[in-house]
Amino acid sequence: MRSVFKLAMLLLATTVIVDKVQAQGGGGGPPNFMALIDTDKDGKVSQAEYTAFAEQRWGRLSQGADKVKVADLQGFQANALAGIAPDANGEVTKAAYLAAQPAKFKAADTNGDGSLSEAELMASFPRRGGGGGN
Ligand SMILES: [Ca+2]
Repeated sequence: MRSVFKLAMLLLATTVIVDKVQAQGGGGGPPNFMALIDTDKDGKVSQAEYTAFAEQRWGRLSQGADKVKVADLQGFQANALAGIAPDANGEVTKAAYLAAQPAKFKAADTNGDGSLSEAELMASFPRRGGGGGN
């Protein structure tokens, strides 16, 4: 029952995010993550903004826990942990997740200017729907 509840909470949280993104993006097009992450609205995402978003994302996908079991996550939530090796229990800790963010930011900053353009940001998100299989 606990995991059913957890799944319901995840779905709820995801729905809220999608609603927010679609409201800001006008619908139809790809989700407008830029509007969510570029909190000072200067048209680019700094490492601080990227990290802040990553922390918010952890709060949603973990429901406040210190670690999450990768197998419990699906889709967009699972994608947040892409590239982070789980421990022997199949879990990723918050510390490991946050430690991975600077490298993710750097990888996304393909022109190396220290901030992410909208194109760089969108390219850094794995496509939806493919995760959760492993
Ligand atoms: Ca910004």
